Amino acid sequence: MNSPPLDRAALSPTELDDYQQHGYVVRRNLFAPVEVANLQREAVRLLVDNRDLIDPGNLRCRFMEHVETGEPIFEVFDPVNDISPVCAGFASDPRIVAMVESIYGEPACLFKEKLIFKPPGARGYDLHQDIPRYWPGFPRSFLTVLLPIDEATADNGCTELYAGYHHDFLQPPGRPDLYMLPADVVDSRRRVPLLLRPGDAAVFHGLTPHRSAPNRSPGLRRALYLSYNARSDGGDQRQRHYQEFQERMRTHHEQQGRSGMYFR
Ligand SMILES: O=C(O)CCC(=O)C(=O)O
Repeated sequence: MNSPPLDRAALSPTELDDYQQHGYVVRRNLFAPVEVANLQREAVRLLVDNRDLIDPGNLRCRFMEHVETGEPIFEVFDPVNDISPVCAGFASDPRIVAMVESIYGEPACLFKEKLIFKPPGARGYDLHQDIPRYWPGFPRSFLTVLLPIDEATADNGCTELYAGYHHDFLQPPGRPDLYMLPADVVDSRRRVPLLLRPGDAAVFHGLTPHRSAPNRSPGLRRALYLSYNARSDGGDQRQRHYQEFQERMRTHHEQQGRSGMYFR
């Protein structure tokens, strides 16, 4: 199957209505099989060629406990574009940019990007909204385009969204500091598992609450997460964001007794 021509990449009025109403939209077959295969090869190469980067001391990397053994397993490169021209190419792909700009009604700026590998056993993510309430200046226009590299299923811990909550923060009263949310702030009937195939793209608002279950399959569940802000909402701030993000991470690690964190 071929991917759509560029002039049909922008969201249609119906898709835009869906996004405004539910806080997410799914576009099937945005990328052709040959493009998907290129991203899949790149995800393999990234692991093979960057073994020396994969270190709990490196702020580029995040580890996640194994759901049964508690053992930390490597899970994320964040950022990834500077070590992956292929990922950088997807982040500036005109079809993705057209989708995002049709939501904003103005130019978009890449804010951050990460490649999640989610290996077998990775425990998954607790419920959260991506925009941290406690972070002054974090753009409210933040949204994410999720590109699955492997099929995302219930078994391998696909991302699960809760529809229609993207107009406000969900922290319980008096707890603006919370990032991970109690499960009861959302209605489980509004849960939408993002069952995606490579080539599809899902776009979700930075306040759309989401979580994911453990990967109980024998394979990786890889996905590229590309996040943007509207240009009028702080302009190009990717570099500044990563500086601040890494300072916050460094402080967080020091509070847990881990010093000597570095970025490479
Ligand atoms: O990919 C997943 O399992 C969820 C990722 C997620 O929630 C996040 O990175 O904010």
